[in-house]
Amino acid sequence: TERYNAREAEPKWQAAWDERHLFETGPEDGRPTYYVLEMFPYPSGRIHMGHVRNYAMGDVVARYKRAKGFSVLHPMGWDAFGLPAENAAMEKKVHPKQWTYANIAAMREQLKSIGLSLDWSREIATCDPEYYAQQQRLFLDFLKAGLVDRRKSKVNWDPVDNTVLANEQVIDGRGWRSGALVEQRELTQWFLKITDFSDSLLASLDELPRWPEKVRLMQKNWIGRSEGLLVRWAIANPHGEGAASEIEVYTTRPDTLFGASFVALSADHPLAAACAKCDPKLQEFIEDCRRQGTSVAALETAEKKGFDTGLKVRHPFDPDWELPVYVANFVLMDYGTGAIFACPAHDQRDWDFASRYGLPILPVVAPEGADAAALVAKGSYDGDGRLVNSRFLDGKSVDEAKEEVARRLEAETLDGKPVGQRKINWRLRDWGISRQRYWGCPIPIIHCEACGPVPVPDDQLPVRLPEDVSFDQPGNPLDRNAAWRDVPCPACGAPARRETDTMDTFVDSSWYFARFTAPHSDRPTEPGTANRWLPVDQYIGGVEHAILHLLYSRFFTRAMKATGHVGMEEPFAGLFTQGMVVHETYKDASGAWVAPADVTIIGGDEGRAAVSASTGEPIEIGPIEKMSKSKKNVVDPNDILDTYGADTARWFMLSDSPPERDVVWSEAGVEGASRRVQRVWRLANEAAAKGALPGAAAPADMGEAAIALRRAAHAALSRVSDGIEKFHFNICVAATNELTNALSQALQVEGPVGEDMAFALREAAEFLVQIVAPFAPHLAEECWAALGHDRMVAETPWPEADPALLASDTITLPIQINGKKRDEIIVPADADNASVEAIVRGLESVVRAIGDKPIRKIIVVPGRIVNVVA
Ligand code: ANZ
Ligand code: ZN
Repeated sequence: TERYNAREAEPKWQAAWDERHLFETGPEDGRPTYYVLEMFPYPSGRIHMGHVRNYAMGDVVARYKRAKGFSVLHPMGWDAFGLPAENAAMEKKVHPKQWTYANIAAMREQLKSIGLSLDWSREIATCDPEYYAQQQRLFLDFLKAGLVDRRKSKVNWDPVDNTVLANEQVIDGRGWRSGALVEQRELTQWFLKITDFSDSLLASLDELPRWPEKVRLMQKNWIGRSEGLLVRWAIANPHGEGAASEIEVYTTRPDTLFGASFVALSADHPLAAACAKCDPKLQEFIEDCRRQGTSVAALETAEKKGFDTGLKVRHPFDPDWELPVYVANFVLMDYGTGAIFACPAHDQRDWDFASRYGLPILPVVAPEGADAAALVAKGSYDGDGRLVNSRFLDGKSVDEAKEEVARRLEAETLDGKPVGQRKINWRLRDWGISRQRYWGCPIPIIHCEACGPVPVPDDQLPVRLPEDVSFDQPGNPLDRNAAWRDVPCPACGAPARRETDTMDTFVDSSWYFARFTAPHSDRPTEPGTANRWLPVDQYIGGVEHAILHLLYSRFFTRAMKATGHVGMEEPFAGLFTQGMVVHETYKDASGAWVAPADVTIIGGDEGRAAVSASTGEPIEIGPIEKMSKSKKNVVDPNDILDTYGADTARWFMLSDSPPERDVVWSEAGVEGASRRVQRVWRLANEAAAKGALPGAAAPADMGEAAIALRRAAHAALSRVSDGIEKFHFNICVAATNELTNALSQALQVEGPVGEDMAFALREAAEFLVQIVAPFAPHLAEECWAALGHDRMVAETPWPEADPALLASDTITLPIQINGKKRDEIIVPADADNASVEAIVRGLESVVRAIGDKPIRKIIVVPGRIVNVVA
């Protein structure tokens, strides 16, 4: 047989699928629905290997579910607003719109060449007025429902990009894109009231069993519910007549109250400002703190510093005990009350601070029998234990002591009001969405001097972005565009001004999954249709979106429910976060990075070395890292598609490591996948020649060899089905390889075969092609045709494994990790050690138990047990 020619086959089958509109999702037809979605890309201009991996995974699920009889929704679109388009406008003098749509066109072609089973008729771009018109409607609906707020707030100001940044866009006190030191400014901003749903956003995390545990945990920490106590401390030496007489602090550790050594105020606390009025040095210190930035990261990394205000406070349980009051750079104003009491023995920040300023460090919690003083000599102790040095609390557990302090302070009074009050605090803040940028969704508001902010009336929506803008000056071009900006007030007709801020692009991606269910509707959603498809059954994307994008989407779904656009609260029933695509790095003699394409690897596994492909000079092989332009270790999907075809790329991506792990891209690996592709093609053709005709019935009598082949085929089918359901794609590939081995063995018999073997050969070949289809769909179509089918494999139902052929001849192997039993697997009794090992490597339980440590050895005792040594 000749070789499989991907370059010819791939476009041919893509055209065939298109022509039959196979992947377009029709109206309700009685089949169960399945919605699979990959996080949509930003149209940067080119797809990268990470995209290929992400979409290949989604496509496996989509194709499998379709074959299993589901009506599948598998759409694609573009997260198309954002800063890079404006940067391009400034640097290359192209209009953001033109830049964006050109990128979309290029990337669409690239995606199409991968052969994804996407419904392109539902394509959306968030920068399309058809899309953002509905986003403006949602904003106004949320406004009406009380879920939008406008208030003055401190914002992180990026002085280089001239824009407000969300807290999460500030990294170590610097703008995430510009790298400029961030300043604090007061601006009037639009907020989405995500904190209205704090409780529900937190509680529902426990009802998302098909989300990775680590993502749920990250969300929990981000929402940050904490139970604590507000405690009022009387000031012993108030500044004068009318000055503040008390400081209220928030604590989650009231049990440590007898270990208190000072009280600290945020630099932005009103009392700090009051004290600074007559203390220029303090004023200077406060300004220093402001320059440092107030992001959580900035606070955590900065050296702990303070300034003694001279004020003294009385301990709530002992009026004779006076403590100093500092202004400290590690206290945030917008958390709790902006003031704390510090217990250095049990909080590391307080410990650092106390050590620096020579303040007492008195341990009050220690495990029974421990030397309390030694416990806190080198740092704080935040473990559990019993109370010591704490008068009436001594001997109590931490929880008992917390309760006792709360109870007593609730009963105690200061100026007639309770000293203590229980309080639940949240770390989550409302979502400031105003951005001083052009390339975003206009906020549909008109500001009138007489009427205030007035919603743009429905019949004037959408508020379109003006196209006639210039980027020759810094700042937001909308501010300077009088023709667009100046409009009559919709309420009173007086001259008024449009809101010139646009929405954070995270808004755009917070509801696109809902829009896909009715992408061309003149409402945000068609609620009936949305409810039929949502929540998304399987969402797939990078773990870098584990917090914000997912949280915002969860908020939006709740807000859309509250305003009647959808009927559920959770957008994504299943979530999978895939690992990255990584690659070796290379450097030449001068220390410059060299791209993989310019490197030739010489030698085998042992003496691996590299030389320059052009000059032959030696190249140093560096560590494996995430593909990045800066290190040049990028492999362009286009090159791979040109050389090997999409199927090889897809297959390799999914074969080499568990999908949640990073996959190391290697030329050798791709070549291996390419050989597998050829092998499947050869086997299918040979089986077509030797096997029975399509649709032939099973003969009554089956010889041993035929039964063995049938068993192998049914076992592979069953493991691939199970593997896809569980996202064990690498195990699916291993199972597929096993079936190719069995089929190849059976085909080695010379001469004509009996009726039983002819049947088994056809069955095995058909199963092979069908289980390959989700992974390498073009190859599968080509083989399916070679096997004599008129209908495409993409139109063919998934076969059912026969339990009778599965039942016997499988064994259960216990899996031990470092001597402890962790799991078990069911494998064919005659599975060879290599395939058992491959399965074990991919097991989630093994991956979880071992973490990032390398596996040192896997010892398979055939038929008995598998030992993993880490
Ligand atoms: C006394 C104490 C003793 C505290 C101790 C901790 C350990 P979570 O759990 O995140 O809610 N805190 C309160 N408000 C703060 C602010 N605005 N800026 C910085 N820190 C603040 O954290 C609550 C704890 O963080 C509080 O409990 C308070 O310090 C500090 F051994 O009070 B604790
Ligand atoms: Zn007006």
